[in-house]
Amino acid sequence: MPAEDVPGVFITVEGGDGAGKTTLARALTECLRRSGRAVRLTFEPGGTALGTHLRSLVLDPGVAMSDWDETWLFLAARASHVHEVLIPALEAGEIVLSDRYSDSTLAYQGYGRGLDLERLTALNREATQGLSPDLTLMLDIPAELGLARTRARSSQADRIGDADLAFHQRVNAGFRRLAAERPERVHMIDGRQDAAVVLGEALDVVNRWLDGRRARS
Ligand code: T5A
Repeated sequence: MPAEDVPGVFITVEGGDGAGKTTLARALTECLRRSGRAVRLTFEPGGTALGTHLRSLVLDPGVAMSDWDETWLFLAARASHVHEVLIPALEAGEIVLSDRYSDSTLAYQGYGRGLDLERLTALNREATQGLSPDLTLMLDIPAELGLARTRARSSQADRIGDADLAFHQRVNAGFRRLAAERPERVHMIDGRQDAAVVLGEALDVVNRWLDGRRARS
C-alpha cells in the first residue's frame, strides 16, 4: 500500500527546543486514549533501536560533524521510524502521534543551518516513503523562553540545543514560515500559554479534524 494511503491518522507535534511538544504529546495521548481511541505515541530522533543510537550520536557535543552529516543521521533515524513504527501503526488504523518529524529537518537543517530547502524536501520524501502528516500541531514560543525552559530542566549538554540564540531564532522563524505555507495541515498554537490551555486548543483542532474526516467518509 502506498505510504500516503494508510488508514490511520498521522499527527505530528513540532516547534523549537523547549516549546512544550513532549508535554503536549503526552497529555494529548492520555486524553485521546481516555476517549477510547488507539493511540501510538512516538518521537524523533528515536522511536526505534537505530533511532535511539543515532539520537545519542547526533546530539553528542563531543562528536564533530558537518551540517550534512547531521542531516543524514536525522534522515536515517526517520527512515527506520517510518518503516518500523509509523506505517505499521497507521496500517493497523491507529492514531499516531509523533513528537517531531520532517518539518524539524526543514526548520533546523534548512532554516537554521542554511542547507538547501528543496534538496531537504526531496530527501525527506525519500526517507519517509512519501508519508506526510494529516495534521501538525506547531507550538510557537520565543527561542529565549524555550531555551530557558530546557536549561531549567536539565544542564546536560546537547549539540543542537546548545547552538547560539540566533540559530534557534532562525529555526523558530522557519517553523512559522512552514506553517504559513501549509495552512491546510499545520495549526499554530501559542506555546507561551499554560500547558492546560495549550492542550485544550490542541484537542479542539484534533477533534475538529476527526469529525471532518468522519463527515467526509
Ligand atoms: N532535530 C530534530 C533536528 O535538528 N532535526 C530533526 O530532523 C529532528 C527530528 C532533539 C534535537 O534534535 C533537533 C531538534 C532538537 O534540538 P528533542 O528531543 O525533541 O529533539 O529536543 P527538544 O525540542 O529540546 O525537546 P524538549 O523535550 O527539550 O522540548 P519540548 O518537548 O518542546 O518541551 P517539553 O514538553 O519537554 O518541556 C520543556 C520544559 O518546559 C516545561 C516542561 O515541564 C519542561 O520542564 N513546559 C512548560 N512550562 C510552562 N508552560 C508550558 N506550556 C509548558 N510546556 C512545557
